[in-house]
Amino acid sequence: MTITKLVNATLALAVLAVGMLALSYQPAGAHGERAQEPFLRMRSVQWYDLKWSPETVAVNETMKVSGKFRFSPETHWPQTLAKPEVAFLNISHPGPVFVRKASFINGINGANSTRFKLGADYEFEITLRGREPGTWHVHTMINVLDGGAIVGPGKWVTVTGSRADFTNPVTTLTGETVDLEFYGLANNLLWHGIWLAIAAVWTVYWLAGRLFFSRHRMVAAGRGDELIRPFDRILSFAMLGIAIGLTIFGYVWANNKWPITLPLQSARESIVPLPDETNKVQVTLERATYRVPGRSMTMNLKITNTSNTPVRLGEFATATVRFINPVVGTMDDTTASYPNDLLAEEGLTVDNNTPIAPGETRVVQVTAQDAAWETERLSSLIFDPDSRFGGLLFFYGADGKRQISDVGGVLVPIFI
Ligand SMILES: [Cu+2]
Repeated sequence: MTITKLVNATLALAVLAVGMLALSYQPAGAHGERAQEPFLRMRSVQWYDLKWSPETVAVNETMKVSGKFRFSPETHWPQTLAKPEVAFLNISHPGPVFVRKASFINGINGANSTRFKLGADYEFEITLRGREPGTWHVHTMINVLDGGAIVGPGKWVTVTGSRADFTNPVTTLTGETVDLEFYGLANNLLWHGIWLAIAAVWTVYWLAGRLFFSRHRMVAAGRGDELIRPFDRILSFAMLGIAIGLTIFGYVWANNKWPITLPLQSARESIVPLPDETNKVQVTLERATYRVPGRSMTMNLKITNTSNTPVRLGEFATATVRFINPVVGTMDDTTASYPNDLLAEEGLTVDNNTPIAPGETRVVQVTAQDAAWETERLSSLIFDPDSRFGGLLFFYGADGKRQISDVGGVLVPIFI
């Protein structure tokens, strides 16, 4: 008796604990984006020119997330990460707080997975429709088959209004307008209910009033056949008939009700990258160090300007963090609205800011310093077995044009 009481009390406590946990849940505020290993974030996809516009929408209103991304070149791509042979441009936010209405990559429909080229640039635009009121962290994201999710920068955006007002109307190819939020829901619930009821009858019939142990002994003694009563056979055949009949009826009924259906499209898209305009400033990394006490990374770069205009280094971007050189001043609208925690407005220092003339080769020392190395947990890179980094350098020409060069290599830590 005592043991039974103990077991009962333990069970009751367990149920209570689970119940309390379920009651005290809180929605997740972030996505664990900082938990992803720095080398994966720094050497896979670099996002730039990002916009979340507008940053506040009402339920049913449209927000567009747009910008560009570049896959790291073969030389920087981590060998442990699968290449984007099959990949999908995605968006990450906490649950279905938006619905995605459209997504385009270089103007091509991004509803399907696609193959991306390493080292190439792509332009994208994702259209979201506000669904759940609240303030949400919205990230860009690329899912790579066998590689997982590569998360881009996240921005806090707001949805106002009432959840009850949400609708998701679409016009089908047959000209009918339906609300996708509830479309097919009643039918779905009905069929689930029917099959659940059948399953319940079947389970209760075979379990109620029949003891397992005595039946097991009968079966073990070779007298299993005696356990089946005549009505059991009748019911079994009846249930088989009902199951097959319902399936056929459901099929015929659905075919009549929806004579035109198209299967989900699963073909792979093939998207041509943006034209390569970015190779006019050649950068060679001579040495890169990360000074732990100063939260600063220093790169010695050999820069050759092969464009026909003088250029200056304005920005270093890696793993969604942007280090801006205030001397060159690249605070355009997109930069000003970039997530604050990922923007080091005066984070980049170049030892020589005089423009690099066309044809000139110069060795410069560049320092990227900001608390973001710690807050974004990028500095833990130095403790990785693969302590290499990657990123983009943005050069601004006197003609107003921008040149984007890849940079990357070994990062050596300095502890004093
Ligand atoms: Cu987030």
